[in-house]
Amino acid sequence: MKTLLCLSSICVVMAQPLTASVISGTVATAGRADEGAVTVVYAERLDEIAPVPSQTYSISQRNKVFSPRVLAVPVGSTVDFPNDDRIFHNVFSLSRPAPFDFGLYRVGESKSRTFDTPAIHRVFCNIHPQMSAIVLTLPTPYFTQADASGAYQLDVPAGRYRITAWSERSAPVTTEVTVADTALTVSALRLDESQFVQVQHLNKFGRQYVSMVYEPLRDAHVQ
Ligand SMILES: [Cu+2]
Repeated sequence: MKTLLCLSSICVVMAQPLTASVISGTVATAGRADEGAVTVVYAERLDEIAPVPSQTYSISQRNKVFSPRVLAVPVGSTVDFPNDDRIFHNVFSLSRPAPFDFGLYRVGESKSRTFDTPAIHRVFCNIHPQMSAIVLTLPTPYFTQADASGAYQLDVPAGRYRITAWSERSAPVTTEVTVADTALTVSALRLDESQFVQVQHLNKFGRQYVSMVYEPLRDAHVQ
């Protein structure tokens, strides 16, 4: 919508701000066995193409842990992977369509990756099998992480949306809504994590981790 503004004999066309709305709701999760599990909720615009501005994010390596362990980003974003630990790490992903391998890098170094395709990118360290992270690349700028109670809130322009609740431990669930210029409460979305089974991932060569081979290398680089 545009407004015509006239000052003296000069007229200019001014764009009015988009109508903002708030979508809120709760995700109920059955069978959640890990209190650290993460639920991401995102809204995809269905009635028009929403611009997806890319940004830069970071997943740190510290104390042999990726942090954050689950990171949602809009497609096209760059993620830095700084080594903030006291030891070397070897960060890689075999996830298609864009696998990568940063190789071994030292404390204080950082590698970066731009995620150009909406996908679930699972990221590991080839030295430490317990290190695991997920970059959830989304085709929308409207996303958030539900809180511990499952509650979430999304600030969006008025329009029609597909709302998805996602967890690494269950199939996603979706619903479609139309939101005007007032707040909308979505009926509860229900995830079921009861069938989730933890499976140890393989190393970047598609083989089991052999800690006896890698431990001396790891310890040799402790600073
Ligand atoms: Cu590591």
